[in-house]
Amino acid sequence: MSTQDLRVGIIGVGMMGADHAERVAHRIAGARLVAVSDPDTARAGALAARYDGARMIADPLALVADDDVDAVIIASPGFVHEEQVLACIANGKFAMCEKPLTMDSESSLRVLRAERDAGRALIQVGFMRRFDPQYAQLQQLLASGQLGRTLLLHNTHRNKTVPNPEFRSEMIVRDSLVHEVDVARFMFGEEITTIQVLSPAPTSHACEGVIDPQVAVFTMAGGGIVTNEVFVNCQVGYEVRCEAVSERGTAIAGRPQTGLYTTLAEGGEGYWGGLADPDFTVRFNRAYDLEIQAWADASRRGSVVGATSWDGYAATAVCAAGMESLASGAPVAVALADREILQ
Ligand code: ISE
Repeated sequence: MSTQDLRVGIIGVGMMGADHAERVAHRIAGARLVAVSDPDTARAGALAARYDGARMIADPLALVADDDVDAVIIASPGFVHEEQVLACIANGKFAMCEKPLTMDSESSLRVLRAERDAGRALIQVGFMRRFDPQYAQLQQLLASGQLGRTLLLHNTHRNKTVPNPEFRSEMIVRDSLVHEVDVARFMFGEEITTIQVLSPAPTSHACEGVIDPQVAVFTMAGGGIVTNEVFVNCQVGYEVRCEAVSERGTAIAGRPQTGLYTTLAEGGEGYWGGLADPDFTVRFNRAYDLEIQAWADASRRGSVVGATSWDGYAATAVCAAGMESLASGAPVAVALADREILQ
């Protein structure tokens, strides 16, 4: 491991990027924030001014190429990820890219090919649930075989609200369900072969024409089934959990407490049975800390941990099939490239 601090640049200083800036500057060891970039230069400048030794670099590709930046966190919108991730690979810099890796399978494949041609893995994709202590523990329990073969997973993913009206039905698949896609692959250690997205009667709290909640069903390569509820205008709070059903037992990650647990939105603040987290930055705060610490440590060692670019590609491919299914209601097969030829 390098004895020097990792000098980190962050692209995109919206909610997640600003959260990571604080994390890199104050909550993790062996790393320091040296640069930030955002199309909103005033916002980026103001953020940089808050941290000693950090400066604003207007052009994100100049930030990537900068000699004083060792590694990059990409927290910009998904449609600019491809160019920024490819720039990191071309510059030989480790990057932690928030999901989605890119917007479609073809562009994610270009990232995989670039890494293969560079001869080394450099990209981690920000699927933070892999670092949530309970999710990580559940994965280890399932992998240990103690519960026998895993048969089913039931995922629940509820947001109090989302940015409306721009958060359309497709975003629920691409931006929210994508986490469950990664959880299913992580827990089973297998690819998803089909996805079906069902459209229940929508809540009156969703915008006109938005299908919320959605229920998605995945078939795993080994025959297991995963059910997923995604409900992004649930009004109550942030609730995310995963229940595994195996041949000899069951286990739940993310259950807030034991006993009867009931939630109720009342003036937006009322709950029975305990407080629900307001949003993902609070619920997964610890997971993000562990994720970024692990990324910084791995980058200093010269390796990649967590979700790889293959995982990011597979998630994108499943979501592409999911969007087709959202439109038709029918199950859709997931098309994945041959992994061997990409290594
Ligand atoms: C958001 O982008 C996230 O990544 C959150 O974890 C998820 O809960 C939310 O639905 C997404 O919009």
